[in-house]
Amino acid sequence: MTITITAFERSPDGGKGLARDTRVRWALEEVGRPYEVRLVSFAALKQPAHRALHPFGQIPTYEEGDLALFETGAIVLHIAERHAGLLPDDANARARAIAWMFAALNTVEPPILELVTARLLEGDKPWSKQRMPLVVDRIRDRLSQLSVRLGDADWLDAGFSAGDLMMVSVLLRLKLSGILDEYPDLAAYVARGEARPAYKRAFDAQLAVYTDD
Ligand SMILES: N[C@@H](CCC(=O)N[C@@H](CS)C(=O)NCC(=O)O)C(=O)O
Repeated sequence: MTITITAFERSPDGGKGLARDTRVRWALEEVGRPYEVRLVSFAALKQPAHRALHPFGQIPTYEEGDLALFETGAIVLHIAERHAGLLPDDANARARAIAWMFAALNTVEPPILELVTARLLEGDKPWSKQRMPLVVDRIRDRLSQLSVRLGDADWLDAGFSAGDLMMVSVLLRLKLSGILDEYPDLAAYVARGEARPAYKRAFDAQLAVYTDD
């Protein structure tokens, strides 16, 4: 069955791979499933046709036969559960990998998104400068804790899993801020993710949206 995902027709990041379709592309590349992409404009995102797929009018979505999904956590978990390569066979290890997916999305990503909001949407507010150290410190807290847990390991729980895919995707959002470089072990962890051939294919595919004009 054909898999179709949605992605921005024109991503605000200009092809840096930070839009969330990259995570879904990466998961599909890791498990070796071909997919098609439907590019959507910002205006079309908010139209009823797209909202029928995604109630919040966002990307990415995932369609496969009569299944339509939104939310990258749900989409990547669906892919990982149905194909080999992203979740361990052992039931407990599988549960731990899923826990890391949730940790990436629910515990690590929120303070990182807060930084994006503080910079892009609140940068011109009179209180913005005062607030920024608080926002950055909340990120540092999480990164310090994550760094302690990762230790000398390559991946969060033995072999690479969907938990790492999601965590690396979330941490990548920090790359340009310089904050990640304060944690060389985490910077190396992210670099290991980026070095995976499946990530490279996903990155190149999202970049091609900008270069194939
Ligand atoms: N929690 C959602 C977030 C989806 C999301 O924020 N998508 C962004 C692109 S990365 C978007 O569509 N933004 C446009 C908008 O919200 O209008 C997920 O993980 O899929």
